[in-house]
Amino acid sequence: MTDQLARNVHAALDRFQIELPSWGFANTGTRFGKFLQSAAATNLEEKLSDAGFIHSLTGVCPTVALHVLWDLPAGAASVDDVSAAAARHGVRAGSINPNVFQDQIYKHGSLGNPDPAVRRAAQNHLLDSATIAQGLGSRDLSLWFADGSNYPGTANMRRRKHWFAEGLTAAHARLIGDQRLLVEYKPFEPAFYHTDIADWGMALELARLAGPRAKVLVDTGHHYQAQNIEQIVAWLLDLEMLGGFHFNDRRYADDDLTLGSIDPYQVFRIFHEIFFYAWETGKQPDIAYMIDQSHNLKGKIEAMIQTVTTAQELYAKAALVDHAALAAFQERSALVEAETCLKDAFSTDVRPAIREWARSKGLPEDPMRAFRESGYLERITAVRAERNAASATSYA
Ligand code: PSV
Ligand code: MN
Repeated sequence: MTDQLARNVHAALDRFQIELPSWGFANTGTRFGKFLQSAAATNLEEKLSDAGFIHSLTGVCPTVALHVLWDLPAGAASVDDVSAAAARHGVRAGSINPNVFQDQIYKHGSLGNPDPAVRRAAQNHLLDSATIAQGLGSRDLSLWFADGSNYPGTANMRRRKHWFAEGLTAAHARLIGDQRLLVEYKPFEPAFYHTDIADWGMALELARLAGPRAKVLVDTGHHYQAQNIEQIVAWLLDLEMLGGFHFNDRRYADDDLTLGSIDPYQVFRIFHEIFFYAWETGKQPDIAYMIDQSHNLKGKIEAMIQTVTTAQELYAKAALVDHAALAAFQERSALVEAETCLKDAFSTDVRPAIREWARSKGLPEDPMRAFRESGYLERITAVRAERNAASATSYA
């Protein structure tokens, strides 16, 4: 790699940060059960500690996404304690994720529920979450809804769309300063016939109806097989409506596999669209990069480190695309040359340049090795193992 290309990689890495999800450190499972990890975090303090340790090794994860019910069950009352705990571990609260899908009242939906009292309860939770975000100094309120139906004819999809627009508009009105509302879409699960915000078009429409500070959030796992996600990204960029990502990889559905484990080229193509847009327009899009993964089999901290370093690698590769050459190839429909231009960047080994960047920042060159040599895992296992074992489900 030439010095110029290495400088491009370093400049790109200087701008790249990625948010860790608090829920990625706790024991989670599938609908068939949980395999407990003795080092899993058992409370918010431990989640923040794990996230903070990853940030100390990678230098690019200063914020932690929080899920309101899971992390702040006491709501706004716990804001000061949470901020203090985050600071103790060298991180800050990141996006705030309201939860309007677990309470029993949400069996038939939240903002889309035919019962106005339930819609009101969901809306109030969104407003409370906005207040929590303000208290924590968090910019993004990140909204995902499990709303939908399982059987044809059981839900009035049009009316539900209007109820969603109303609820989101009310939440938007509660934003202050630079706060944003991110609207996430998902085609199925837990609902299996219709989902109220099923795709990026629906998320876009609802975000536009909600107000100017509402943008679309793209969770890479929330698409049908073979969907061209980078095209969605390109369109949202062009519309100035791309707010952020939930990164994960998938083979079949919303599998939550580590980023790039199945299709690293797709992640590269997504990053490429972002770089290409910035080069062509001269605008730096304001995108929140977040991880949405919770690992049941891999060690949780190792899986996150793997994800962060993979994201950096694919981002650095995308920074190497020769945009002027690509634009010229596209102009004259030079297909092989244009495709090769992308492939050349993708095939470049950026790891030496990343190691050099890490060294220049005083960070370990190999965060995974540094983690394994740190003794952190042994220390937390000693403290948490008993508590984790005690939480095992008994079928007796
Ligand atoms: C739903 O599948 C989702 O992607 C939403 O972002 C939730 O907040 C998250 O997963 C919970 O794991
Ligand atoms: Mn998500």
